[in-house]
Amino acid sequence: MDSKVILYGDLLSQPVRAIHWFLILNKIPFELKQVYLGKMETRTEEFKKLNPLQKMPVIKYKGQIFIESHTILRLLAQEFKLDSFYSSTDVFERCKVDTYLDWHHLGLRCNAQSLFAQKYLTPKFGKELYNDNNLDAERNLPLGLHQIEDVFLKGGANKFITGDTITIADLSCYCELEQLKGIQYDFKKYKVLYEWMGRMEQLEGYKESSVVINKVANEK
Ligand SMILES: N[C@@H](CCC(=O)N[C@@H](CS)C(=O)NCC(=O)O)C(=O)O
Repeated sequence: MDSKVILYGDLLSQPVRAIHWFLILNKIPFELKQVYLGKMETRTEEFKKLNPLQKMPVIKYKGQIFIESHTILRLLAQEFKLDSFYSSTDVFERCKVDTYLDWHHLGLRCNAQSLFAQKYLTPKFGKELYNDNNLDAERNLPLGLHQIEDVFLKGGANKFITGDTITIADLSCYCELEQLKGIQYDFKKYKVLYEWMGRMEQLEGYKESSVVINKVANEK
């Protein structure tokens, strides 16, 4: 059975980038099957067979389909025994990573994603892609950014989200924030966050995974 990972998605999507980067960083053999977000290819009957929730990313691995980026990151870290990314032996270490991943959706993504949708995706592709009603996104986002700095990066005492080493939490967090570069969001005033982003950008795979969003950022 082919054990290559097949990743379905578009690098314009932040959870797709997190998986893509993880695969490159860990030299896991994979193939990216392009599904265009802007053409709404997630809404086709063909894609619905892959993911009935009609969201990317999706992976196919060892003949099985997996959805939801955090589930996929946990699965890959465990399957490829990448304990530093998500411990298979230390439940407390794992909890630290899970704490961030659970917080991520309502703490960061709901505002970061909405802002990107309102300022980039909707003007570019139309409101059918994301019918976004979170008009408080811009006002609420800074709270999440401060919480990443204070609670997760511990005011700079942590080099990465859960401590001294990078985990799957860093990839998820970075890719969510990174889309805001596409709308020229100014991270410089968040010093701790900005320095951590700089550390992340040194990692292998960053350039390849960010090629589409960096192009968007440079369009203006
Ligand atoms: N919780 C999901 C979120 C996935 C998601 O929101 N994907 C968006 C792209 S960033 C998507 O596929 N949108 C297409 C659509 O709504 O049709 C995950 O982490 O995998």
